[in-house]
Amino acid sequence: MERVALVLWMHGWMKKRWCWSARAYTPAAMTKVNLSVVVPVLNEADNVAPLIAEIRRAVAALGAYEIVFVDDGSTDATAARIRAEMAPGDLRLVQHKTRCGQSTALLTGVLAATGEFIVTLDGDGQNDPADIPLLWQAAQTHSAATPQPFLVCGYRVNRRDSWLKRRSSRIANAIRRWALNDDTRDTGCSLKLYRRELFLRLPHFDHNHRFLCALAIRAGGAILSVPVNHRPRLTGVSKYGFWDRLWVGIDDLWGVAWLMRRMRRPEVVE
Ligand SMILES: Nc1nc2c(ncn2[C@@H]2O[C@H](COP(=O)(O)OP(=O)(O)OP(=O)(O)O)[C@@H](O)[C@H]2O)c(=O)[nH]1
Ligand SMILES: [Mg+2]
Repeated sequence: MERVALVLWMHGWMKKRWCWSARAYTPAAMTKVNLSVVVPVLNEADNVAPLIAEIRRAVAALGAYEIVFVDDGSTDATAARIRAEMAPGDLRLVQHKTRCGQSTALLTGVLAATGEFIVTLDGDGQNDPADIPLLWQAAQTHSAATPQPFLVCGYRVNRRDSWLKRRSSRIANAIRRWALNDDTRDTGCSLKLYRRELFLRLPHFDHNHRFLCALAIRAGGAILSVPVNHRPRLTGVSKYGFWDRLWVGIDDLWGVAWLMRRMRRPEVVE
């Protein structure tokens, strides 16, 4: 008898704990905003503060917004530098205890976000936040014309990367476009804008951030390409090498090509 009572008490206690933590950390418990800027970062301590200032300037005129940084188990002062910028209350920090990769960090950030619209960018300052209003405008124009879902994808007109990176990226984009027919010049550009609801419907796997355009098309979305600025990395080090990007890219390409082939899109009537 006592054992049953103990189990029931434990169950009730755990339920309360669970509900308490769920309320504290799910978007429903927070003030909703229109636009969430989601930035996955790994060891970008010297880049985050200037980037936060630039994002604030860029989105101030776009309505209620929040900035969600996802620190993916950084081992430098990245999290502390983000916390030091929190004063105006528009900035949130979510953290992975250990590194899970850029795509998983992106998913964590979008799940935590409260905005109907999500804009994403790299945490090293290579994407220019001043371009966010251009993506926002493209989304508004599209939404006014059609209910079709969309993904606004920046393409970097003047890449400020090494010759090898530019060359390999151009070849990778061409192969991807041919294999997936994804209607996109530059899927590697992190500056993107979409509805949160669309993103959460896509398949999620490690490195899916390089295939978001194809996956959005698979979900019935249109791709809106917008030319954007690109800047050199001023500090910190690159997190990707040529070979790891290549092998994982080939593997993922097979998987996404399979997903595209197996797509069925029903016409729904009510
Ligand atoms: N959360 C998370 N972010 C990552 C990871 N790897 C890279 N990033 C972030 O993803 C963005 C792009 O990574 P970069 O290392 O700048 O890649 P890149 O732009 O191709 O390389 P550079 O030209 O050298 O900057 C940066 O904001 C990184 O901090 C990771 O494992 N987890
Ligand atoms: Mg970079």
